Amino acid sequence: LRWLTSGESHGPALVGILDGLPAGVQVRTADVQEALARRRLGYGRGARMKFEQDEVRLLAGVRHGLTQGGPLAIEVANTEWPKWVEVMSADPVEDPAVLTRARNAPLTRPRPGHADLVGMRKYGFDDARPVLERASARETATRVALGTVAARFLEQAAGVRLVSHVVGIGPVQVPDDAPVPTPDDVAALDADPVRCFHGPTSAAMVAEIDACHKDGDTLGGVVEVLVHGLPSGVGTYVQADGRLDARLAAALMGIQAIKGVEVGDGFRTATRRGSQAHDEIERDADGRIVRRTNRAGGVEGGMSNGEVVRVRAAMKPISTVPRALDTVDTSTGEAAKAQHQRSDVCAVPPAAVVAEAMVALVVAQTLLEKTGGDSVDEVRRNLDAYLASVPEL
Ligand code: EPS
Repeated sequence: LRWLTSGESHGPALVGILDGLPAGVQVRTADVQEALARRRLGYGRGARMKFEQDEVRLLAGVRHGLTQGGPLAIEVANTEWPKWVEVMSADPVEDPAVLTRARNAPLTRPRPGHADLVGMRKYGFDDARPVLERASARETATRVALGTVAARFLEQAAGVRLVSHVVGIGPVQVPDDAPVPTPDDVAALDADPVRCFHGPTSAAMVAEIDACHKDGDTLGGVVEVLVHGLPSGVGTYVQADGRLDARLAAALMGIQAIKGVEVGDGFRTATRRGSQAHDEIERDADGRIVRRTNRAGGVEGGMSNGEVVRVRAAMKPISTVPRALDTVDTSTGEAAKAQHQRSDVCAVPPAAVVAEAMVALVVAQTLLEKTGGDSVDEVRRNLDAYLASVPEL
């Protein structure tokens, strides 16, 4: 399974391609639309989330509600496009009056923390516009679209279900002993303003976002994704690039603004002694072999071990800081304040939805390497045969 995305933040549309998905996955336009709506939720997002819509079209690979085995192409159109027709025109714009309008003015005050400065240098632009258009997290709409199809495949072929939530915004953290959501709690999480499962922490997060907004500043945070029902043995220890945890880390780090990834207890495990760090093995009442705890986050030796897979991603604060940071104007070489038009205060809640999509893609890819199969039925048959061969798992 492989995927690619294309498109600019203010272009006519984003396009995602998903290649290698078996035939027979039930998916409709409305499923993708619903997932994209979930990505637009979250207290602290900017004005653009209110006036722009995601218009979804399943362009290829799906017929009568079922995937066909060929590459899937999904278009997510930007409804803001009419305002950007000239600025983002594919063909040269010849009317000079158009080129002097505010939106077209070159952006030469790069934002610290953003791709602006290095991107301008690397690609030889004297304007940050082309850099920020592609570096923008708007692109994550496509990943959520593709991840939705991967998640539907996982559920239909293997009964695997995912859930994502927010465990930290700035200094406000969910307490260690707070209840952890399951895939049955998605509606409750969607209803929470910051996608947090712990009511008192959610309220404190909203207050932190309000305070930060008042100060003209931005906030990051930590999101967690949980994968339920993944059978043991997905991923491998035999080669580094086949490790499930390595792939999850790469996919999560590939999301804009993510600066850290943790599998299971991650960095906390490094502070413990071995006797307190690992998950002891025992038989449950049904005679199945299980782990007493899940500090490893469901992955041992680069393979799923049958426990809930648990990964976290740390997001830095948005680099478009309203109280603008110091920079250098690349057109004059003089000290300046970084460019700023408008900004989200906090985009951590949608980052949880994006992280969930990336985890779904990686888990689907790695599961398919274990099972093979050109149709959902064949994947299921192959998986059942494998599981029957190791009944105590
Ligand atoms: C983004 C900046 C904002 C966000 C955008 C991502 O856009 P603008 O600078 O045009 O106000 O709204 O996110 C989306 C449009 C989206 O759909 O998520 C950025 O710089 O990453």
